[in-house]
Amino acid sequence: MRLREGKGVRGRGYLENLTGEAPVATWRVPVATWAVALARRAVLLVAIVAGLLAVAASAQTNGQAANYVPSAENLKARQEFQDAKFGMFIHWGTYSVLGDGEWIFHERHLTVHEYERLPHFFDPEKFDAKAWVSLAKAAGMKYITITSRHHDGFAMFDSKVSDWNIVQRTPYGKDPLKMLAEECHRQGIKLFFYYSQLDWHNPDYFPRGQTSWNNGRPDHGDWNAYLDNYMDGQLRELLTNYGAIGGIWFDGMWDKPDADWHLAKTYALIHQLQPAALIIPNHHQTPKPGEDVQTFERDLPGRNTAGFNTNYVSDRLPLESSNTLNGAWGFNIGDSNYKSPEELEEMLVRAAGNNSNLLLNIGPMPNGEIQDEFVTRLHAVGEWVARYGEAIYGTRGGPVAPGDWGVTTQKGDRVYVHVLHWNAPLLALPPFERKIAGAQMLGGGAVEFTQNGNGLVVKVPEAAGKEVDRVVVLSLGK
Ligand code: JFZ
Repeated sequence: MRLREGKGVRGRGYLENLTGEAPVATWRVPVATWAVALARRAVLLVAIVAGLLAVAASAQTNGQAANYVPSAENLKARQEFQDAKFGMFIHWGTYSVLGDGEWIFHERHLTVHEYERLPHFFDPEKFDAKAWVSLAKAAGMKYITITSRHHDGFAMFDSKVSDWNIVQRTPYGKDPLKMLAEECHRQGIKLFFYYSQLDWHNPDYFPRGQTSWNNGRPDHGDWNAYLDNYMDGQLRELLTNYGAIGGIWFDGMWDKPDADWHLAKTYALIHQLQPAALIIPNHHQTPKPGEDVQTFERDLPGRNTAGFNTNYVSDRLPLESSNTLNGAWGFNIGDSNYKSPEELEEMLVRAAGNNSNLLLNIGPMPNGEIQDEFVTRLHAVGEWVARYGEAIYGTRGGPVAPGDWGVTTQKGDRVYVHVLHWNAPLLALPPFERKIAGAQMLGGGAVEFTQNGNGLVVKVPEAAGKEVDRVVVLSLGK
């Protein structure tokens, strides 16, 4: 067992193990007092040495991360990430064939043998990297995060670490991530790889976690080999063979919350291969050393309406909020619970007002096409964001706390007041630190306002039709 795994590294249990001796008290009977004192000193010395060893050992596994100082490139990438505000999340894998989400292996309690039939049916002849990247761009999205492998462990890329991958197991036989990466570079979109640490297929994912079922794997396996060779090996491939990558979006640690995931080692590997790559873990916990972004699944930062996120919101790291266009991540043929363009626009505005990005998911079909219902909605959002983008891209959360009525964003000397749900003609806001020098509607039109020690009162024009967001632009004075 590794030192850092033991709870009592500095405790009795550990020392007893280390010395292999019985507890001190039992030595007293046969030996003289001076001997006891000496023995005690020896134990103390052993304790000190053991303590130092433990610190050194944990420095080895943890240290690089604990002392993690993000590189200049990384800090720059964080800024760019925050400026980007809107990303496309893509869940796509052999599970897409069954049209019932990405958890089907687990939900149907399939055996490995049964699930291994699926890749034979996966032949996305309509996959068109250019069409996907163009769609993201048309929607106003500035980055793409795609499943390089999900919990089924199936690599959607050309991996030499194992043949459980798209090139070797499917009739398609090609690497879509390679094509996507090249197209993203051509079109100036950043590409992030979702990577599941949880694996329902590899026998070395052992001891298994909370989502395990009897799927035919042996009851033994080499956890260290899984992490150090298999997982890190694949990450090395992803960070070596696809040009500059935005980062890695990790998921699945929650399956074994108490396990040693060798995080420091993996994080250091990523930052060593590409210092600017951002590590974005979906572990729903307080950010750990070495991580670059805090992401919230199906939630705004700190809200935890979904019940599994943390309420802690980092004031240091860029924030991201992920959500689905219908109710599903992976292609779900019966899910017609589409969010309207207006709902999606509000979601994006609320994310920005909470100082966060929105990562909006679509699950492409197994033939490589993206269904019309997604395409039309994304185009509508794109047209909208082309007009309102000034108040979203490159902003940070504004000075007024978000509320049901709306949110604020800020860029330089401008505060954007996003009025989302407010039916009265006057909107009162708390006092600003700086005097407001002027106010106008985004896109033109003067706005009347008054200000005094109590705050600011803005006269908001009535919403036109389905207008989602009325944006009042405040110019901050000296
Ligand atoms: C995870 C994945 O399981 C899911 O398939 C999808 O990829 C999403 C983006 O991330 O979703 C989770 C993860 C953890 C919990 C719930 C959903 N959880 O701990 O309750």
